[in-house]
Amino acid sequence: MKHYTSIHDIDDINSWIEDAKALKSDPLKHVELGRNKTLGLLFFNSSLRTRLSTQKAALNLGMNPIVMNVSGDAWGIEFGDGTVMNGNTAEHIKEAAAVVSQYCDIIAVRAFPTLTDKAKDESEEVLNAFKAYASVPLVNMESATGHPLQGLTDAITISEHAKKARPKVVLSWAPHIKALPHAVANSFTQAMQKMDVDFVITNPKGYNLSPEIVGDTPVIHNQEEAFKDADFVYVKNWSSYEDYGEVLNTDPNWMITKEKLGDAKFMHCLPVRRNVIVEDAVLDSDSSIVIQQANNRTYAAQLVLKNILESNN
Ligand code: SN0
Repeated sequence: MKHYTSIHDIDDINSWIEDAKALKSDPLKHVELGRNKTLGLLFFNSSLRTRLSTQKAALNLGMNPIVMNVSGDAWGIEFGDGTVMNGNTAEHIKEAAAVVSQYCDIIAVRAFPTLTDKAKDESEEVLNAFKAYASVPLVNMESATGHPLQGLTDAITISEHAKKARPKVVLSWAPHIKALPHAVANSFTQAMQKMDVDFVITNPKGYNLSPEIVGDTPVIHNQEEAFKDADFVYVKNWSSYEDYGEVLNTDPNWMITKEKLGDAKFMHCLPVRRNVIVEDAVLDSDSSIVIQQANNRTYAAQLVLKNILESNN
């Protein structure tokens, strides 16, 4: 594996889950693998878990992580081809990616979507420009359309907490005041489609994810019906895909409550807005596995870095 930019870079999710569990049981086993190798983490957007867990993963492999907040701290980067750069951008991605490749053995990038220009977002302009102009492997730390480190984490977490061979997993939309990306929901959907689970999505009308992502997965507009017999309820807000980037609905009836959740486990990628997405009573109960989920971010990232280091040695 050269790059990790999508859930589709995972060949066999079940074997990856087993490999991640093995790393978790002995995190420092491969501490020599990344010795004297540098991981560069570039953030165009905010981060808490991704920033810390990916550095922790690198340290567990003996790598040296270096981090930069690109927006604000670096020169404004130009992505357009042939642009006359007499505006606000000072440096072209062709030089920027090539230069960072001189300092780093692996580059990891976070770049959220515009949520205003669907074609631009779907072209993954930033991620693909790094892929094209960097000379070292690339890791996606949440791009316009995907968050594959999170999707892998979620697969590991469900496997760890499943009490039956084929658990029922529901991805539920929940309300939010802001327009949020589709990336987490997309990668979670793709991960569940690769696992042996009974998977359904529930969201209000107007909020179906991209048909290319949804594929054959059932979409149920009645949340109560979707939650019936659920073992895991994975919650996330996303803005409309059809009416691209719009907030069409903030109906608090879609918020997750203890009563709705029943015996299911509650999952969320975090950060989560209390009493908007989910009520306190859920997050403050044993039904919530969000902290265990966040812990697994380290091992998902560690597995990805390990696979890249091993195949690019
Ligand atoms: C991001 C998202 O993709 O939805 C990152 C999740 C890992 N979340 C947010 O931007 C939440 C921002 C907020 O104000 O609640």
